[in-house]
Order: sequence, then structure tokens, then C-alpha cells
Amino acid sequence: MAQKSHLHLDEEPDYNEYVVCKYRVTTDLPMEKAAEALAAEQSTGTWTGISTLDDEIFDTLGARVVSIEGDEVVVEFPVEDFSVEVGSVPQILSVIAGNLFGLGSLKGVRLEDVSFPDSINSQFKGPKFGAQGIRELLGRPEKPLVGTIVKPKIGLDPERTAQYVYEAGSGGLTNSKDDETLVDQAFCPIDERTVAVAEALDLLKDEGHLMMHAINVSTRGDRIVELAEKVQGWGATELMVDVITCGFGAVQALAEDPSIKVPIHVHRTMHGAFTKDPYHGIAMLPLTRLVRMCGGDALHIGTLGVGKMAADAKDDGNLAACLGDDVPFKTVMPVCSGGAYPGIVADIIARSGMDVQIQAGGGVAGHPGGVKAGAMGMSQAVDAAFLGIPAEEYAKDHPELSEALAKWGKKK
Ligand code: CAP
Ligand code: MG
Repeated sequence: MAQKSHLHLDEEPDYNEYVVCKYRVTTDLPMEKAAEALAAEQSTGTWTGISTLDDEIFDTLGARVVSIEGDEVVVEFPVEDFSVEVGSVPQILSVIAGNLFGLGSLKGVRLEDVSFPDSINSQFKGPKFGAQGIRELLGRPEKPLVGTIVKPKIGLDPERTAQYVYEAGSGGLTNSKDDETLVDQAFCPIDERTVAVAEALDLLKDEGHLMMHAINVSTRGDRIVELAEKVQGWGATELMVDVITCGFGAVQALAEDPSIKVPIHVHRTMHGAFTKDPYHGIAMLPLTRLVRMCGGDALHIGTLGVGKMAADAKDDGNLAACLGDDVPFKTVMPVCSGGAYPGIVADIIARSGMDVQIQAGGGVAGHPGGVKAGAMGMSQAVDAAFLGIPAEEYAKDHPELSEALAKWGKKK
């Protein structure tokens, strides 16, 4: 076959029949040549022409470069390039985010965004609960949810973990969670922790505080469903999955399993390995879209440039990807976490709006008055932002917030 081109620069992207990807490409090659190399490698080509590639295969399955603007390259992949099996993120990622990152001809390439046609979206079920479902479970229809991460992230035994949760709930928080590195270590067996936390949540409920705690069930693919079912049986009100280390399929397996009847909080630890570099890797946005397709009910999207983790100062599209109505799935509760504390709650909400879960680990456990006072400080900061009252004004008759502002101040 004569060498045919993957370039279709005179055409518009076809969002109905193709998976459309936007890449940022850094290369010493002419950009058209780099774009061709990317499209070839991810579809029907390789580093040299091959005798076995005929027109039929190329025309049907070949990726198409439909736009090059500066370092932004848009490539569309025929839906026939993807599994017909029910919703397979592994195979999708091998196509849109596979070998291309290693191509020697590309100094850098970053997958910035992806759009799936209905024929792919229809293979996925999305969240069971979504943001609205979580709100209904908590009886909190409008205000931002406010949570904590039990700190230290490892080390507390089940009883001290439960005590932390009880104090956090007594201080007005709606959510708490295990940290991303805590699952089933000897110092805090998951069964004992789940039972102890469930008892604390029941006590809080009797005292008028509705709260949920996400038990981290991140484990091997062949065990995560069984562990989740056990944890649910021990009284868990929410599950947590570290989606990058466990895989999108782990979230999907739990979300699509009818026996799992509690929300799934999705943590993204390890994402920084490929989201942080603006010129190489994968932006958070494609990951957010995949988590929603796979059924995560809540997802960490960072603190919109306000907290400790490196992030785009502007919203990089993740809020809309969680809450937008452009896809046939329930919404995902955006979770803003990472170096959060009462003094920056208003800044986060100014960027996120009210449909958000703000959570703080150090920003609660580091409060001079202890966990309950720390929880009150965070809860008061959210109340102030919800009412449109400056935190320092609201702090005048809310001492826990005042102490938090005195210790950490406002946005640095
Ligand atoms: C926050 C946190 C979360 C990060 C993850 C932590 O604790 O528990 O894992 O928010 O951030 O371990 O750092 P602090 P991201 O509130 O004490 O910072 O999702 O942006 O990677
Ligand atoms: Mg953490």
C-alpha cells in the first residue's frame, strides 16, 4: 500500500463517530510529522511502512489528525478501534494514552482532554449515587459538604480512629475518610476500624449529626469486590478507592455491582506522576471523565490552585466534567482537598461554587483546640462562605474559626 496520510486537516472533528482527543505536543519535528507519528502509533502504523497494512484496514481503523493549532493536536479515533465489550477503560487508555508517551520523535506529549461518542458512553453506567445522591444521604441539599481525612494518615488504632470521626462529626463535619495509604494494616485492621467507625456514626446520628466515612478498600483487583462487600457488611457508609493505583476497572466493578449499596469516594493518589507536568503526561480532565463513566460518586480534583498540591490556578475543566449535563451519567461530587484550612475555604468556594465537598486533614487535626474544634472551624468557614460573610467577620462570634484564622491566616 502506498503510504497514506493520517492528516485530515480540512475536516472538523466528528464527535458522533469518533473518540476525539486533544494533545499538547512538544517536538523538534514539523508538527504535521509529529502528529502523523502519534496517530499512526496509536492506530494502524508503526515506525516504518508495512506490507500487511491494506487500504481497508487503514481507511477503517486509522486515526485521523483533524486539527493542528500551535502545539495543540486533535486526533480522532474510529469507534471501531475500541472494544465492543462492555465499557473497557484499560483498552481505551491503551489507544488514547499508550505508546505515544514513549515516542522518541516527541519530546513531550500530554493528553489534555477526550470526548467519547454515545456508542462508547452507552457501554458505561456512571455513578449509582452521584453528587445529588450523597447530598440526600446527608440531608444537605445546598451547602458545600465539609469533611476531614483522619490524621495521622497511618498509626491510629480502630478506637482512636473512631474517636477522631466522632469528634469531627460532633464539630459539624458531614464527611470523613481513611487516608489514601490506610487499608488493612496490623495497627488498624479494616474490620475492627469499620465496626468502630460505624458505631461512632450511629452515635452521631442519634445526636443529630448525619455523617459518612469512607473506608479505603484499595486492594488487588481480584479481591476488591469481596473486601468491599465485607466492609459494607461491617457497617461502612461509604467506600474509598485509590483509582490510579487500583485501576479504573476497580471503581467500575464496585459501582456496577448491585450488592454495593454505598457511595464510592475516589482518591487519585499517584496522579501527580503524570498530571503535574504541563508538557508531558495526562491532564486530570480525561481522568475525571473516566472516573464519572466508571461510577465514582465523589472524586478529588485538587483545590483549584489554592491548597498545597500543584494545580492550575484556574479551574481546568474538572468541575464541569464532574457536574455537567453533557454526558448521560449522574454527577460526581467534586472533592477539594490538599492543604485546605478554614482561611482558604472562601477562596476555594469562590472558584468551585457550592456544589463541592471541601475537606481538610491537617486543617482539622492541626487546630489548637483539637479535632472537634478543628472541625468546628472548618464547618464555620463553610457556613460563612455559604452566607456570603467574610470569614474574619464570622469569626468574631465563632471562636473556633477565629483560632484557626489566628494560626493559619487566610490564603497565602
Ligand atoms: C490531604 C490528603 C489528600 C490530598 C490529596 C493528603 O491532607 O489527605 O490525600 O488532598 O490531594 O494526604 O495530602 P491535608 P490531591 O488536608 O492534610 O493536606 O487529590 O490533590 O492529590
Ligand atoms: Mg491523603
